[in-house]
Amino acid sequence: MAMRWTNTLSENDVTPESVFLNRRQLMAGGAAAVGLGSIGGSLAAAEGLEPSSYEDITQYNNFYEFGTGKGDPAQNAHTLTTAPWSVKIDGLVEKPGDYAFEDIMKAMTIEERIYRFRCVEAWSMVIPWNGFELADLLNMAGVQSDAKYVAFETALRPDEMPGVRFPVLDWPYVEGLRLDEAMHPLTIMATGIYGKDIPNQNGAPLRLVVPWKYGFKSIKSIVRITLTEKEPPTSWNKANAREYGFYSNVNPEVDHPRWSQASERVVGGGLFSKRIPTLMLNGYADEVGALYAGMDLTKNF
Ligand SMILES: Nc1nc2c(c(=O)[nH]1)N[C@H]1C(S)=C(S)[C@@H](COP(=O)(O)O)O[C@H]1N2
Ligand SMILES: [Mo]
Repeated sequence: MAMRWTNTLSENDVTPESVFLNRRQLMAGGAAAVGLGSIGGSLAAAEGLEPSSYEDITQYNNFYEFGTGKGDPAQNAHTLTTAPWSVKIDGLVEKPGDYAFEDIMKAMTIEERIYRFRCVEAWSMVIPWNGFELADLLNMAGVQSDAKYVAFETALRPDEMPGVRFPVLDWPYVEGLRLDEAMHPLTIMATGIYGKDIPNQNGAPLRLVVPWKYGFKSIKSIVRITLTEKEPPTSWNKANAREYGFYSNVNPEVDHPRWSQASERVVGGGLFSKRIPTLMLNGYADEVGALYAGMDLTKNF
């Protein structure tokens, strides 16, 4: 098809906004194939979120299967075999089975989503994820009408995971969401960061990202997804139910029993790392607040 010359942009047509978007694409590792996320991307652009450095995102981690120190996952997770990889999807679905990672990737649309990420330990980053909506994967498997929750499970490989020799948690790491939380368009399965394949320490080859919940809900290196009728057990709740609830929504008004959740330390900048106020539902209240209408968030923490 012939292109009309009037479609060509001149220097004068470049608005500050498109300069900003181009910069974001550059920061995404120049991955031209990566589309700008409709929701996360535009939210991030509108708020001017400044992503954390690739180094901070990939060197300061929690992935207890590889050790409990913040630097342990980056040092140890190279031993995790991520190919071949498959995800068992079972329970209340129309098409249960083992889904090969490549087949999932062929079927999904990969977008960039720049999200705030807030750990329950009161540190935070801004992470430019690449991934797809969890809803698309669940719809591929076909959710049965009696399903109410989604359970997730991380790989358990004692030969590849030095941390699972220690009973820090009841392995494998498990997590769960209510079905409406799982189907929300902000909920993604991340497969990349800054336009590159997600590093092992961040949960390769695919991990959950639920940006309005504390980081521990965003379970890594997932091998199983089960649709259930009952609320599934979750690792941190099993470890300490008084401190970690099933919902674990970011909430500056509900403190952890041992520390305040009113503010957070922004990772990066070394000595100059700053503290900022924590936002209700991590700044996503307009998008997800309706999921919790009428619920007492102090009781359902
Ligand atoms: N399987 C598994 N998933 C996990 C964890 C873990 O220890 N094991 N840690 C959680 C916690 S506490 C946080 S804050 C995030 C950290 O993700 P990041 O290292 O990519 O920032 O992963 C979450 N997912
Ligand atoms: Mo965390």
